[in-house]
Order: sequence, then C-alpha cells, then structure tokens
Amino acid sequence: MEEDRKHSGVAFEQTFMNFLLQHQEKHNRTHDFLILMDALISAAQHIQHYYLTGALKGNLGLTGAVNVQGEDVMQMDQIANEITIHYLKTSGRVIHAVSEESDEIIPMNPEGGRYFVYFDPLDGASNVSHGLPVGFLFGVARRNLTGPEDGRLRAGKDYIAAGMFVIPTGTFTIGLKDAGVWRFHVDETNTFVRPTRMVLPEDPKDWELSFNEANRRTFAEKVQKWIAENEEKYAFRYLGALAADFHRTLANGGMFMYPAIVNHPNPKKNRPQGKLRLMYEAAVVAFMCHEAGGAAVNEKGAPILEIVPEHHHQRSALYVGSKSLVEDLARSLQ
Ligand code: AFP
Repeated sequence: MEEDRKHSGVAFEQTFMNFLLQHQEKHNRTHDFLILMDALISAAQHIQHYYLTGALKGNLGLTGAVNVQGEDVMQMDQIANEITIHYLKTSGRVIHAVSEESDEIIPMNPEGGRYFVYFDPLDGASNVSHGLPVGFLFGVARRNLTGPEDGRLRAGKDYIAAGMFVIPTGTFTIGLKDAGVWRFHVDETNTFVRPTRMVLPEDPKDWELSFNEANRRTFAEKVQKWIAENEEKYAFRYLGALAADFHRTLANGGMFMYPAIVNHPNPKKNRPQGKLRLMYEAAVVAFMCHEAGGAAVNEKGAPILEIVPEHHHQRSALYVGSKSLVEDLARSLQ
C-alpha cells in the first residue's frame, strides 16, 4: 500500500498490524496471532528502551550468574528474558515457551494457549557492553487444531512464523509460512511500518561471507577447504550477533556460517554439535531464509528445518543463505 497522504499533508504508511490483519483475514485465520505478535513487539520495544539507556543505568554488565548454556549471564539477558516472559504470559495465547535464558520449558497457558514460542531475548552478548547491535529472535508454532496436543518440540518446518528484531537499530523482519519474509522500519510514532518483501538476490555481485575468522583453523578440513576455494569471490563481514549478521545476508545474499568446532588446539573447546542453538537461533533464521528463497543446512549438509529437536537447548552447526551457495557447501560436507 503506497504512502497515503491526506490534504493536511499527513503521510500514512501501512503498519505491521494492518499488514498482519489483512494477511490473517485473507487466510480466514483468527486474530489470536495478532495478539501474540503485539506481545512480541511490546517486548522488543521494551528491551530496546532498556538497551538504549543501559549504559547510563549501568545495565550493560554481568549478573555474576551462569546460564544453562554455561555462559555468563548479562544483566540485559535477565532483563530481556523477564520482559519477554511477562508479555507472552499476559497475552494468554502461549501454551509454553522456550528461552535461551531459562533452563526449563516455561509453562504459560497449557489449556487456553494456541502457540508455542521459542526465543532468544538478547542474542549477541559479546556486543552488549559496547552497546553494539544485538538481536531478539523468535519462532512460533501452533497447537494441533485437529487432534490431541502432545506438546512435543517442533521442528523448524512446523513453525508458522519466525522473526528477529535488530536492537538498537529497530528493524523488524518476519517470515510467515508460505507468505514470504517482510521487513519493517520504525516511524516517528515508534510503530513498525512499510512492509518490504525480502528475496535473496540471485546476482552474486554483492554476496558476502560471514563467519568468525578467529575460528577458521578449528573448522573441519573440508569446511576450511571450501572457504579457501571460495572466499576470494565474496566480501567478508562479521558483527558477532546472528540477527545482525543474518540481517545483512538476507539483504545482500551470500552465506552466514557457524560451523562445528572440531580442530581446536584445546580439545575441551571443541563443539562438534556447533555453538548456535537449534530452536531459537538456527531454525529461526533458516525459516526466514527459506521463505526468502534461500536454504540452511547443518554440519552433515542436512536441512535445518527438518531437524526434530530432542532437547529444547540442543545446538547445531549452521550454514544459511543463498540457495546455490549453501547447496554447493552442503555437497562438500557430504
Ligand atoms: P551469545 O549471545 O551467547 O553471545 O552468542 C551470540 C551467538 O549465539 C550468535 O549471535 C553469534 O552469531 C555467535 O554466537 C557469536 O559467536 P562468537 O562470538 O563465537 O563468534
């Protein structure tokens, strides 16, 4: 919907909520999903406020606690987690949730809830103390509407939506099942507007590779070989926060990689399962990438979206981006 300008000169852009309302009504769906998305957006904007004021309020430090992932918990991790759980619970639309920052699955409204939500409330901890870009990642699956609900953990292919907020830049990108990936920008009223469809560019001229170069020698030989044979063709960018790095990959094309760590000089630091978490990191970007015409695989070259989680904090290696590039790498992994 083009910008609508009234006689008074006031300009009206289509809001995310109006875009989603039309989407839901076009598919004869309930408004429950709008209520859930309103909760997620409220959480993201509340987290953004705390992040923007974090330095002055002294919230960008450590809590002294260690989370289930064995990582030091940042104050902002805790704040972001509590904020998100509050809005999801009060929406009344969530059966249970999985959070990177909560050891156990979080029961919410088992009987009346309609959705499962898997989220990382503040991704990119290494950027927090510098006030640099971090992400809020989420995946949504719906309860079984035609039979008993067993609450099983869903594979990415069963998600109905997945999205990310890049904080503090305030961009919001969401993938909707069989309906593409859409990016929204914040207007002067702090409202997400101007739905822009994201499709991975076919032309490789702007494609980029993104991975932690410091880890290159710890990747599997065949991954190091693939990078050495291809890196000259593409630019290289790495911000250290999945949401921010994938934000670029979605716009420019190319591939983001977080391979398994299998050749670390200190074997205790090897991560044959990868570092990133499957349900609220890898599957979230894989879902959006798929809806944008791309692909995503794990260390065996198997599709991320097909992986059925055995544990809610399970990890996976991740290769995500332009279809032909990911498939080329996947061939060298098999
Ligand atoms: P944290 O949120 O635990 O810092 O992890 C961020 C992340 O999961 C993901 O956002 C980055 O892509 C990746 O890890 C960065 O990891 P390195 O610091 O090892 O490159």
